[in-house]
Amino acid sequence: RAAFDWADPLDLDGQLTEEERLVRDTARDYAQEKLLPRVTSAYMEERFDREIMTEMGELGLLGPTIPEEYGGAGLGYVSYGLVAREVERVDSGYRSAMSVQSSLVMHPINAFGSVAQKKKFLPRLATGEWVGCFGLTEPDAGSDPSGMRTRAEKIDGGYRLSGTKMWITNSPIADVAVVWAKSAAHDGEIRGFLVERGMKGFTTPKIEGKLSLRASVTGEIVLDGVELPEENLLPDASGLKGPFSCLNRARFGIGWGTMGAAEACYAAARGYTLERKQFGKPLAATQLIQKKLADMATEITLGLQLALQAGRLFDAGRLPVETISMLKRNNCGKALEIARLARDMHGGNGISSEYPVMRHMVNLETVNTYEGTHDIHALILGRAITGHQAFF
Ligand code: TGC
Ligand code: FAD
Repeated sequence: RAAFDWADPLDLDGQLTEEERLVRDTARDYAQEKLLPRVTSAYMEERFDREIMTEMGELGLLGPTIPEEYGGAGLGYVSYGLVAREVERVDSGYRSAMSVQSSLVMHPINAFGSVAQKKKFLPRLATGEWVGCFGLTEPDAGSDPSGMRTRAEKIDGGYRLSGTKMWITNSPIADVAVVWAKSAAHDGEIRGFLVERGMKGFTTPKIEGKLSLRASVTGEIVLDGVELPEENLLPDASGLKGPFSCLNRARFGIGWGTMGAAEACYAAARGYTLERKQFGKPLAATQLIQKKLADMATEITLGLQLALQAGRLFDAGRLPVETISMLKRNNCGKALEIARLARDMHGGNGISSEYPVMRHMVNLETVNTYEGTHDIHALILGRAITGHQAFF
């Protein structure tokens, strides 16, 4: 009979192409050799090491789906998901930095930008020479971005932006911000603007004291009458479809990434309970522990198959956005449950920074909230299932 692999019961590995395995191995080697050794101190010190972006850029991990002519790797979405999984196996904060750059900054420039914008920004973002951020959320507009207050008014030769964005990954270190604002010159429609470091009135104060995602840097974007030229408007995005198209890609990556975090917790819990003896035998030889490990293995296996099939549909241009909500919601929620179980199975050691489980658990609280909360994705699915919207 076929042997059971506790780390890959449905042979995910065998369902990947050779190119996808190569991408996965490159990302895994980098994450384990370069990210894992620095993550605990980065987390404890609430620090993001800027050089991570250039290291990732060198390996082609930034904007992997962007065409090669603009510095991307021209890969498919399964490859992108595999990178997210390997990076988040180490820390959700590192995956955040990568997915914002790839899905929320490079994608809109590639999809909605002019040729001049693509030539100017994409190659530098792909190498990590420049860091980008994405400003949609505001202090009073989170789940409902249509309530945003940030405004663009037309001035001679360009626009003037005023408003504040809140909870913005990478903003304190960003060279360019993709900012979404209601534009009076476009009948109040939401439009995307490229705001560059050094523009007068553009500041990005860091948000200190996060208890989650501490190895990722988060800030505000303050736009105090920032004047930018016409050429910094994204010409081909209008309405909420623009930012949502970026979110689709980031949410897809999170669906994969969270499974990486869950796998790290499952492996840690398995290893710990095999070693740790109580009542004269390994914890792993008790029924309750085995049930927990069986639940973890099952949910991870199902979550990865969901992610893989979603990726295949994405690459074929047939992935409904509501299925992305199912993927993001299910895999975040399940990863969070797995991290909580793994934390518990480590006993007192589970709260120590010497073990990864509590860091993953606390990170996943953020991941469950950003990119559309767990309940918002239930409402997106509910609307698609019933035809009735229940947001308000
Ligand atoms: P709704 O009426 O549903 O749609 C408005 C227009 O947008 C279109 N649309 C989409 N287009 C592409 N992809 C999607 N997923 C789309 N969903 C909707 C829609 O067809 C419509 O087009 P049109 O032509 O008719 O105008 O808009 P709504 O205001 O009712 O939306 C409600 C809701 C709840 C679904 C939406 O607002 C939502 O998703 N809220 C969650 C907000 C969110 O996810 N924010 C994320 C901020 S970024 C972030 O968190 C980054 S973290 C990064 C990291 O560190 O990794
Ligand atoms: P709210 O929308 O106020 O929601 C609060 C609660 O109410 C949630 O439980 C929610 O599910 C619930 N709720 C809301 N509406 C309904 C409803 N109709 N029915 C039932 N329940 C409802 N944003 C960016 O634009 N760019 C970024 O780079 C970015 N990075 C982030 C990084 C971090 C570390 C964090 C924490 C957030 C980040 N965000 C970013 C913001 C994130 O997307 C928002 O926090 C998220 O969309 C939720 O919005 P909110 O915080 O305003 O919560």
